[in-house]
Amino acid sequence: MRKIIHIDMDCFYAAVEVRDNPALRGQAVAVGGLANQRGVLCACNYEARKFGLHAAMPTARAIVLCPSLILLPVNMEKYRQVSQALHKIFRQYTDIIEPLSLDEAYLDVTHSLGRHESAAAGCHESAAAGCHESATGLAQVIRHAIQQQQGLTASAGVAPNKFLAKVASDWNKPDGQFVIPPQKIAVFVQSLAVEKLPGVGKVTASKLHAKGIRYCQQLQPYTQQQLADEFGKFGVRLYDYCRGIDHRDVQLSRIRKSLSVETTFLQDLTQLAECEQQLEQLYDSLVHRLEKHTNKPIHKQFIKLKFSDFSQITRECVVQNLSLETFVILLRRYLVGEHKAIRLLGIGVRFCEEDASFVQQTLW
Ligand code: DCP
Ligand code: CA
Ligand code: CA
Repeated sequence: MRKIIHIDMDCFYAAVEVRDNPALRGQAVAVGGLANQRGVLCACNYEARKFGLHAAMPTARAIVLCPSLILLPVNMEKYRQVSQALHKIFRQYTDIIEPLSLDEAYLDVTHSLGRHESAAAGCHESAAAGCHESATGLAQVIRHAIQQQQGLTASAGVAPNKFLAKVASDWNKPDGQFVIPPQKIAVFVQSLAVEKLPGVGKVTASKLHAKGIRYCQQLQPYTQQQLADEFGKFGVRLYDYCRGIDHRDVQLSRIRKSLSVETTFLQDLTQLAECEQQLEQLYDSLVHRLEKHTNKPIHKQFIKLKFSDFSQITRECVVQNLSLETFVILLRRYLVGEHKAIRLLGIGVRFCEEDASFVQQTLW
């Protein structure tokens, strides 16, 4: 049985701004674009939410609803730094971290429990001592560390899988946590709205609603086949999700699997010679980016072509070393006998999969 914690910061951008200017405490605060520039809110604190304000609301409307609103500009660099600091805290408790955005991550703590010594070594909080027996305790410890070290509140969900952990982190927001232990899953999902299932957006939700299905309990009588007929591959997932089953792993950040560059031409190209000339320029910038980004071993080279009719192809081949010649060969092999004009040309490389040294290139 896995133990997954989902952490989500409360009113993230707004909370960071209030932390950095305590005079704002207790006032309605939002972060976003200016009303006269057709700006929208990115985040607002709970005081502002009392007036009905929410993310993505046009700022002009927000000011009408809440004339006392204090509007602050977005400071991405600052939020990114906070995000990195949060990540550092997480890494004291587990190496298996999947960031979803700047303020949100899954932590697989299955193997972090019962590790008193390493926990004490990695943790500065006295409250942490002895709390590693349960995932619930660990979630508390992590939230406490965030509060102490960053002056911000986080909410957490604890469950045996990602989907339930994410739903749970929303349950006692703000500054709270909620645990869904294995034996409570069946009852919990019965009354869970289908919109809460991963991958169920507006389209799927309205399809389900049209059938009178609003809660997982009403979805459960359908067979896997029936759901697959209606929703394709996703139907099979739905079958699991509505029972609280989710086998998705916590992915160790986003491992970079490929790197590519491309150009869309002002005018479509019709001559092979023109394409080859463009290829040389692209090659230079690819090499440049490779130097900057990675020294991982390369497994494949590929080209991508988009034609005047917007159809698109990619062609690749296995290589030992990167070379311009290989791109030229790929291009010629495909373009000889092709009469469509070319709208976009791209080239790239795929890296050896087994190389995991790049694991921590992340959003954080
Ligand atoms: N964000 C944004 N535009 C949106 C939604 C969010 O720029 N439409 C940014 C600002 C948020 C941050 O992402 O602070 C995190 O988004 P959340 O959806 O997690 O919302 P908050 O953290 O602001 O609030 P909550 O306490 O509900 O999680
Ligand atoms: Ca949040
Ligand atoms: Ca979030």
